[in-house]
Amino acid sequence: MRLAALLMTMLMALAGTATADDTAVGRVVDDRVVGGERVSIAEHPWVVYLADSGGYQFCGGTLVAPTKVVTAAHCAAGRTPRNTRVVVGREDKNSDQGRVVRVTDIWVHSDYLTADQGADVAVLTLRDAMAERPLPLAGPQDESLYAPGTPGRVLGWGRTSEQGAVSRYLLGATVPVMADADCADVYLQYDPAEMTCAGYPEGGVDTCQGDSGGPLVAGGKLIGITSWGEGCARRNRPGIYTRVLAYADAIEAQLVA
Ligand code: 4AZ
Repeated sequence: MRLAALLMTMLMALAGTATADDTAVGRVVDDRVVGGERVSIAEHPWVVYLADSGGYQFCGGTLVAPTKVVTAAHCAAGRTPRNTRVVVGREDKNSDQGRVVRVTDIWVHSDYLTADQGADVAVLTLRDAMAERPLPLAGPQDESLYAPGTPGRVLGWGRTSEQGAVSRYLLGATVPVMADADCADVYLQYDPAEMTCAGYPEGGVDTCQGDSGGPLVAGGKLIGITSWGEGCARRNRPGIYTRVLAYADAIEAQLVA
């Protein structure tokens, strides 16, 4: 009995599962993105998910114009318009709320190689124009939104723990933007010109697999695209987001295309 409990604790520690020791400054690690809560699609009409032709959700995205969705390059690279769908207005993946929209074009940034090398940005063109309110991109006047401590909102249908299952419902969480120097201390690959990072030093709240491509929002603008990180919600392992401001011109060029 004692041995079983010890083994379980060890397994949970290895798997990064939340235990009683994961409580930090009054915030208990729960089961939701990681450490988040259910949010309504009505209040976030611009958040979408990407699905394959079988309806399986694999990434997130953000509606930034009636026919344009910003997502991560690592979500879009290697895909074709034929095998990609954008699901708009559906909070519960197991419902038929909202609509499933076909894609006519996929643009992946020409500098993209892998997520941790930057340029992790792509734009999908939808066959039909959406009536939902788009989210504005961060622009040159929005540098201050990247100031350390700025509360960022992350949203998605991804995993609720590092080894856990993806979420049925749209979840949201708040993560503070971190100082570039702190992100660079953690990750050799961190490039402040192309990335931003967000999270709490003690972990517990983060994006995870399946949230990629989805939004990091501050000041009512899209400031980041969920990109990568070491595990999910680990102590001293913040989430990395594509720095939208760095790619604003490249994205804008796709919105008129
Ligand atoms: C992923 O694999 C992934 N904790 C997304 C976000 C993070 C880590 C991994 C950040 O899609």
